[in-house]
Amino acid sequence: MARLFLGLDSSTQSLSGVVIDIDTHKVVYEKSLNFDQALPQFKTKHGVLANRDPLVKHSSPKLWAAALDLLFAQMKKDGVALGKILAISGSGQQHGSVYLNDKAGAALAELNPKQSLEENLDGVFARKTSPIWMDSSTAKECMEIRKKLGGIKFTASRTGSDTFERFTGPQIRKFWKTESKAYDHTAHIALVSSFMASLLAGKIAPIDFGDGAGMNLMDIRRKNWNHDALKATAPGLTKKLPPLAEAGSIIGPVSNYFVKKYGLNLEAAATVWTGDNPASVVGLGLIKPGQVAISLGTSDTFFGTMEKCQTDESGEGHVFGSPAGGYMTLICFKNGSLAREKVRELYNIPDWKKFGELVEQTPPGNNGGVLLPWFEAEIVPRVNRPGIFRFDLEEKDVAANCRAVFEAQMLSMRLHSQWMQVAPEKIFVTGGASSNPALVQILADVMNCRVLRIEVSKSAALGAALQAAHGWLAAKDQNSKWDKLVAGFTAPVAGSEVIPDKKATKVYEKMLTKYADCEYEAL
Ligand code: XUL
Repeated sequence: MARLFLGLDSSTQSLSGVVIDIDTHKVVYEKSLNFDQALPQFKTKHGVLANRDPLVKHSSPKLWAAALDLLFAQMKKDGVALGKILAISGSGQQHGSVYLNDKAGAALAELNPKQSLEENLDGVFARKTSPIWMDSSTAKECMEIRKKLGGIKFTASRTGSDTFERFTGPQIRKFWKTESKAYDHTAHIALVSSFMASLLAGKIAPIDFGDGAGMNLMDIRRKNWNHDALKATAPGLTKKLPPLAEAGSIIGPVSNYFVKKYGLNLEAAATVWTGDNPASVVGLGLIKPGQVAISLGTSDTFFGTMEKCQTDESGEGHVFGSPAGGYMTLICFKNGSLAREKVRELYNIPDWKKFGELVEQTPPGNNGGVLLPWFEAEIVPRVNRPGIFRFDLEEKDVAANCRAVFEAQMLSMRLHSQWMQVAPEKIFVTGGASSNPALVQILADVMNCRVLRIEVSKSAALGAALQAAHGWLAAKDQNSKWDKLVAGFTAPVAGSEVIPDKKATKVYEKMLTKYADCEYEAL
């Protein structure tokens, strides 16, 4: 009998599902539901509720529950062998939080299949809406918590990251300060990931070490709640948080609700979920320490895995637990393809092919020309006021500006990932710009490392499915080796390897100092 596992990803704008068969090493089904389109009654735009304050970004936990019903109904309709699924895991947009009252435990235990999940959840929320990762309204709370924890370096070394507006701890503090009664009525605080896992398990689910690390509340090294951080955040928090557990570990059998309504097997296991970034790390095949993947998307993201916990003293990068054990880092550069597109627009370049050809017309190092492309406020390095800066670079030199934007982005990545002390032997690259040979060559040359392209759609949901399989196999004491499990699902594109050019790497070695000086001057 086929051994099937389901991975779900509850992201900002959609809920995705991926079913894998671990014997044939194949994805047998995948589907995404866009929240705005599938559930217009919740009135979200790109998954976010309207708010007068531009800094406040909330969504609705009932929307996520309704999407879970819809996706299961769709899978049933599409003929997915739901009765053969052995375990389910998932991932959620990180940092977002759900506030449940003391009726939630009983409601989850008695989910009635004759009603929708949304109806079943009537009256269980202590807060109707959920702040999500896009919210940046907690600058004051970040300062307060950071101060109590002893500054950036100590906050990062204890919790894995400096305090950030979107992180759950500062969000909880704001809730306590501004809606203290509702906070008092909160019996359980869940993350998006643990809330969704609770629905499937029919009980309050643990938070995993990956998503838990995005809260500024978890001790990153001991992997337990940090009492100083809890105290610095809000009173009585210890009682409101669930236990922490490994992603993919079994919570129990799935709730009868899903057995009766959608035909899941009585013995199918509900497992602990994680955050979308930790799940993506597994979905991209990064299961050994020292591996690196770079996603060149709207934002550019640098993922790395580490055996030992190494935190960033400057507080720019994040450290989370990895579902495959050990740790992972996440460094997010907001001006990724966003900035590349702006340069393309500025110079009326018709397409990316032409952009690549222009890049190739100029030599590595761009004759010393540097462009700092902070079209939007930047996360790494911290730039609050957007701006673009040129050094030894003529604004009218189109080709040099095309090269300059990407060289600066890659030099920035190299500079700001040095704290990880990871020297990878190869780098995986994914996302839109990864199919542009001229850009991938710059990446290989700046990083002085071989680069291989991987094309995985829905990397978080795939990672979650693999996580479900791993947890199930481990509980059965069967061969749950990560490398065997991911084989075939995450292989690089054949013939995509790019080797660094020795001459160019020397140029960039020198240029790194100049780039750092330019950043220093501009900031
Ligand atoms: C990570 C972060 C985002 C969300 C997106 O820190 O805020 O990547 O996880 O879903």
